[in-house]
Amino acid sequence: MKLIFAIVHDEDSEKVRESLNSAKLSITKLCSTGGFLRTGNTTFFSVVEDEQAASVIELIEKNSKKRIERIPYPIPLGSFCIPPSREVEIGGATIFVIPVERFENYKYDNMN
Ligand code: 2BA
Repeated sequence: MKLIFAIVHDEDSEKVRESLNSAKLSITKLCSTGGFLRTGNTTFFSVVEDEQAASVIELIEKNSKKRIERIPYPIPLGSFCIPPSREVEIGGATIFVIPVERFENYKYDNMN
């Protein structure tokens, strides 16, 4: 089994969520913040069978776009600041795949 973490742009999160739901995958969606840009992004995680991992990654990649964002980057030059910003390329998605040693899902066994 694999745990797949995918960090995607907020604007892509609905498309990614829909595609994973349509594939009948169990997913968890978290609101997250990039440590560099300090803007909101979305983190999905899902535990899947080894042989499903490639198709999950493909779905996430297919539904996340690369973007260029401008970030403030002032360079003082006398009393002026140039250039006022620079470009950073984000995504499509940042994906980590981690082996899962054990999976437990306690449902209703303990209910009387
Ligand atoms: P952020 O940390 O806000 O980073 C946004 C984009 O800024 C990154 O896009 C990258 O192009 C750039 N960037 C990040 N750190 C930088 C630095 N120290 N110097 C120059 N440029 C830098 P992505 O690489 O596509 O990452 C998108 C988001 O994915 C990141 O948002 C972060 O939330 C997550 N991420 C990326 N790599 C990660 C990692 N190794 N571990 C954990 N989270 C990661």
